[in-house]
Amino acid sequence: MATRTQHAPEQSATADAYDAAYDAIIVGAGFAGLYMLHRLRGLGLSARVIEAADGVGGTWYWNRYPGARCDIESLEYQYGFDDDLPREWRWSERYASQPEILRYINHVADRLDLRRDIQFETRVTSARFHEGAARWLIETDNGDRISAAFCIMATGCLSAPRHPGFKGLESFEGDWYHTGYWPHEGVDFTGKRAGIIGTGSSAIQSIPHIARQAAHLTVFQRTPNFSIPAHNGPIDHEAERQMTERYTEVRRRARASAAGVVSRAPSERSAMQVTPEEREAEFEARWQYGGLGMGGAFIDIVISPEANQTAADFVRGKIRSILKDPVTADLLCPKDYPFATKRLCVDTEYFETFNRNNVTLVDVRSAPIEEITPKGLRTADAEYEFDCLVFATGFDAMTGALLGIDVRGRGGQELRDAWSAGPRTYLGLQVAGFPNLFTITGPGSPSVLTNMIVSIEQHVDWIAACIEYLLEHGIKTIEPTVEAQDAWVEHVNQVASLTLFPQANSWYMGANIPGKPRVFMPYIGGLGAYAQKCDEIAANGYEGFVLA
Ligand code: FAD
Ligand code: N01
Repeated sequence: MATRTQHAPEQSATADAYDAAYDAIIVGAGFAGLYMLHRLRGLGLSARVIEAADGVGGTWYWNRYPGARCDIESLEYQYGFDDDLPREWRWSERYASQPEILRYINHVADRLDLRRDIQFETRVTSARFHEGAARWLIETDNGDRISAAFCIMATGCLSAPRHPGFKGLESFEGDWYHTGYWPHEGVDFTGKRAGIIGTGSSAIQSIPHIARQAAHLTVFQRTPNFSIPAHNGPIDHEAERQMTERYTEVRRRARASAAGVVSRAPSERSAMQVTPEEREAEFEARWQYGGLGMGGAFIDIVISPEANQTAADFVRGKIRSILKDPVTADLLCPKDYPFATKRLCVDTEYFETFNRNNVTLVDVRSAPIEEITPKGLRTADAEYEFDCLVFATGFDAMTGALLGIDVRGRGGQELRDAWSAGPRTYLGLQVAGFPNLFTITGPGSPSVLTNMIVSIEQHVDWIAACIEYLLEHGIKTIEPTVEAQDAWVEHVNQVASLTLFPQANSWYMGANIPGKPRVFMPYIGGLGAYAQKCDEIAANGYEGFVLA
């Protein structure tokens, strides 16, 4: 095994006892892990990807629920690091479906011959930094013991599904599913009495499909969501051709933008500095265009309560205009948090589905779910019977997958302890006391507030350049100083506090997991400014990092 790093495991008896040695271990084979592998190979390094699933794709491998698709337009939700990749692939819809995205990722894995360096069906259970050898010692649930100079977590922000430990689940006599690990063979709801818990993006995409099949669907809603129509349809191949001809330029602009997209630029106007008619026209244009661009209709939507109210009123008006029953419409209108401060949803006939005779909406804010029963579930005021139950209850976002691994840095310090009051990173890329550990789209970076693939590529490029720099300069380890990390965490919090985001009980805030520290985890300063900061730090000899 060719290793380009200078520090072989034989420097340490402990590290020596490990079965295999690599320059880098990458955990996860989604968009992030695959591109990281490709870049490290390009540097001549030996790298191995370890992936829990039996295939590549990450999010798109696991989330196979009916209706799953991207809500960043397909033309932008693809790799952009290689001009040939966008030219070679033809998308069929404006928003690609999960099977199509998974086919695309498999195509890239084949095209770049990535599989030979991926170990599937293996979960990394621990990663410990051995100070003597300056190497990471990684163990898996298959009993592998591997050492590596660099440990790169490509474990995903939304990859640790959760169902909220409802009492009595084991007694349920029907079938139950979580949207985040959906059966590969699919689920046939035909003729079934189905229940679904949750009304986030996963539920909003799957509910119209399940409703079309099931005899009856009951939707248990705790918090209604703002959702914008996708207006999905066949892709415009001429627009696709034009964009892919100049994809490098498109991607350069995306990386310089706030959210990693170019298709519907955020407005620079304030909602309060235009006339009510102009405001309405802008909202209407964005509603008609469809998708996440609604969140950028005005520059102050997530900053000014008054501006926010105008957007919230507009969407609530749309919801009421779609629903036939005013009581159901009222229940579906979000009222207790600002517009776009929980992740905006993008749908196809979501609100229309509640006009169907075979769909019932149940408010579990006023009467919470108490337990799952053998025949269905019981809320505080009623009992329901089902043949099957769907949990669309989300993820332990941003930190769940990372903290699912027993990660220990210098002096045996546990990442779980270091993050007990919320994640602390420098740039979302590294953690003080955990040398040579990198987190792709880690907390403290723009990640989930952007087109994730653009953010992933920005992180992978930065990490690859950083490792190359270390090798060229004979540097063994890199880690942030505590001071630089503290200052970054402070900055991340400060920027978030200038917005309305902290007012919502969102997974951005960790609020969906009982007991999770309430901290706004992604960086909301915008991808363009953030990427520039990362580049400046590197250009200044990795300012804020200790290179030893
Ligand atoms: P993931 O795709 O989550 O991959 C992480 C991988 O790590 C997984 O395969 C997991 O099995 C593996 N892993 C984790 N822990 C371990 C371990 N201990 N050992 C071994 N393997 C491990 N983002 C957008 O920008 N636009 C969208 O339209 C969009 N749509 C989405 C739709 C859904 C249903 C969901 C859930 C998310 C969506 N996202 C979207 C976010 C999406 O997660 C990212 O776009 C992107 O796919 C993340 O890629 P990743 O490689 O970072 O992580
Ligand atoms: O998860 P969620 P998701 N009793 O956390 C409810 C991405 N994504 O899988 O809001 C009753 O959003 C919970 O209620 P509440 C996207 O980034 C993208 O849907 O906590 N209900 C909520 O309604 C997204 O944001 C797409 O009050 C309970 C729901 O479960 C992220 O992934 C598609 C409950 C969980 O919603 C996560 O989305 C899918 C309880 N005890 C996902 N516990 C695209 O469209 C939880 N809930 C691209």
